Amino acid sequence: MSRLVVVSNRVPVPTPGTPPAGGLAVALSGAMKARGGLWFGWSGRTLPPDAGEPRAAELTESEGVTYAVVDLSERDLDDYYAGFSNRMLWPLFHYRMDLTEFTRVNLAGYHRVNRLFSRLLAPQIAADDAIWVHDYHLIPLAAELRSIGCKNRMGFFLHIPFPPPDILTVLPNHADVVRSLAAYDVVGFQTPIDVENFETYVRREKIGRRLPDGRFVVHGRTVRVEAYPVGIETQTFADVAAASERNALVRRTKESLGDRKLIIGVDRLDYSKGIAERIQAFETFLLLDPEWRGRCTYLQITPKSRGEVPEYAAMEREVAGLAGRINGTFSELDWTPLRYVNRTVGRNALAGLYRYARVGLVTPLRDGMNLVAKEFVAAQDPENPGVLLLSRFAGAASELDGALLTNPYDVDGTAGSIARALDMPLEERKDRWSSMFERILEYDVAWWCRSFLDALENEEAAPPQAGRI
Ligand code: GDG
Repeated sequence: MSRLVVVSNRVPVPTPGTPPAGGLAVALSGAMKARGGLWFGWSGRTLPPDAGEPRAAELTESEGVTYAVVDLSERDLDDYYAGFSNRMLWPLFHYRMDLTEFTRVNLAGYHRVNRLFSRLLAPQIAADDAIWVHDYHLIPLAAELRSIGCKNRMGFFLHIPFPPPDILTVLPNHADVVRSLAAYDVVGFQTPIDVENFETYVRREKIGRRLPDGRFVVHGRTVRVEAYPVGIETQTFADVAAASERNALVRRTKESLGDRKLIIGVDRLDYSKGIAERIQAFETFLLLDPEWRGRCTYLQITPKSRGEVPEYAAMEREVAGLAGRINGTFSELDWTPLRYVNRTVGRNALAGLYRYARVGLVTPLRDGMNLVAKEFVAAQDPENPGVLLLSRFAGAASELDGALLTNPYDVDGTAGSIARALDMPLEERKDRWSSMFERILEYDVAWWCRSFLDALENEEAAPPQAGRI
């Protein structure tokens, strides 16, 4: 087995004594520990204005894994991260053409940082290493590495949706983006729909074809393109949730709710998550089903994210306004319908709150997968499980067939589903839950990591002509 090199925009360098938090970090560092590994990416720090370009990555070792991080300049971060990645690729790939901003300056910054990463990563790579690159920030990395002679096996996983060609071609440099995907040996998407979108694009743009064995030939290179739905640490999360009754925050929250039913939503503050539409659906539900007033509480946990991107500040104001309106309209002296919290809650408490909730609202307008949906299922009490209300536009909908599926654009329909979820009899709740739990137990994050890496391991190392891509 070859050594594993993981590359992602941010690197979760562990602080001494603290294990990595989050399923992905755990799964990836687990795989790296087993075979020896290096994790490369941005440090999260900004270079001082007068510092030149970084000349080498900064290395630290922890439990058999080497972390190699690079500081970036303010300008690089503006152009590559806040600019091209988060104001062009993120909104476009989430079907929000109206929010995109394409500039040559940002695109140049995107390529500059990918090139810088390739130049600082190359000296760390040994001939037999398998390289696994993550997410939309780093699509051109393999092509950059190949251009300086790197022949290693390289895989790429896209955590967000791969949009259909009519949307993708809005990107002025869409042809280059797909060409740089073809520099990888394995490209992983979240769902079969993403693979289908890729296939349609390749056919329409006449840049290749699908082989009988399922792989693609794109711009003359053979690439395996498949769905590897990302999972969570299901059993661990279920155990943490079951033990969470002792958690002080969970206990206090339960006490404060009395015998009211808890409805929960957990999302980064992001327009793709459909938080505003969800709050409107809850408002409609309270209007249409007045008997539930005073008998349920909706807790929306929404840590702020990407404050440097203007669209996020605008949506923060919109959601706060809606939350205020609902509470102004429906609150009683002894009941607040919506508790809207802009803070991060600890992982154990979060697991306990999911478990206590009767309904989990996961209604993104578009989402690659959505791990909250899987965490909510994992956390439930098998004897008295809650109901997952899930957007049909989340990648998770292709796996979680026991959820109540909803169209988040249909506010009235979602309001009706909230009522149905709250009223659902125990037997139906158990049936729906157990099929979902079985699924995520088998297809957990370890499965995801293993199956992607097996595919990468089994591909031939890049043939010599790959250097020209
Ligand atoms: C991208 C894709 C894909 C959130 N608030 C708190 C908290 N969280 C945790 C959740 C969950 C994670 O953050 C969010 O993951 P999601 O999958 O829901 O969404 P993105 O951040 O957009 O992730 C997505 C994912 O990549 C993986 O491939 O599923 O589609 O967009 O784990 O629990 N955790 C804690 N406190 C909080 O307040 N502890």
